[in-house]
Amino acid sequence: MQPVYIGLGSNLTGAMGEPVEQLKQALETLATHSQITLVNLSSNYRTKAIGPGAQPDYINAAALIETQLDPLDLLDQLQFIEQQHDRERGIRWGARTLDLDMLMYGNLTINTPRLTIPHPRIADRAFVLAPLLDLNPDLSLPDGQSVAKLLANCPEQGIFRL
Ligand code: A4P
Ligand code: MG
Repeated sequence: MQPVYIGLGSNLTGAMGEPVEQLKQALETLATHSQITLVNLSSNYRTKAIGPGAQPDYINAAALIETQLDPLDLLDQLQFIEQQHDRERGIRWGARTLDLDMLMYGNLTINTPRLTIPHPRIADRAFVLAPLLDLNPDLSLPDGQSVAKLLANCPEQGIFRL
């Protein structure tokens, strides 16, 4: 079993409801998978969108799971859940009903066209670092950088714990 950190984000209402509801539903679906155990969940955060144009604020959170699925099978599962939530892929960093990112998979480093682990933009994004810190205050990236220190070094990005 590998400990895996998943980042969740939503800033559009879809058929599954408002952003907070979308995150809740996605976590319930994850937890019902026979090879995934939901271990812990961060607070929800309201965060200013990083991306093009005027976008609604996001709701962001992170989850710690344990799984026997290998990284690509887990990615398939995350993308399947995004599809159930009517996720449309258009503009990069555009608004979305649900984004499920694999932030870390154990201490693995993966660099393939389909999957980069740890997620390449963890280190400078407060909306990822703050929920991760809720889950594990002593967490470090595989290269040894402390999540707490990275968050302390982030410029103010307008994130509010709900
Ligand atoms: N992919 C590679 N590595 C991973 C990984 N570790 N986890 C590939 C998940 N997917 C990974 O992702 C594009 C492709 O990345 C996937 O097909 C997968 O094979 P996507 O979800 O289709 O597109 P995206 O999310 O728009 O692209 P990207 O570049 O991953 O965006 P980010 O970095 O996820 O940023 N602002 C706030 N406040 N809160 C947010 O949550 N999110 C984003 C998206 C932008 N601004 C935000 C937030
Ligand atoms: Mg993504």
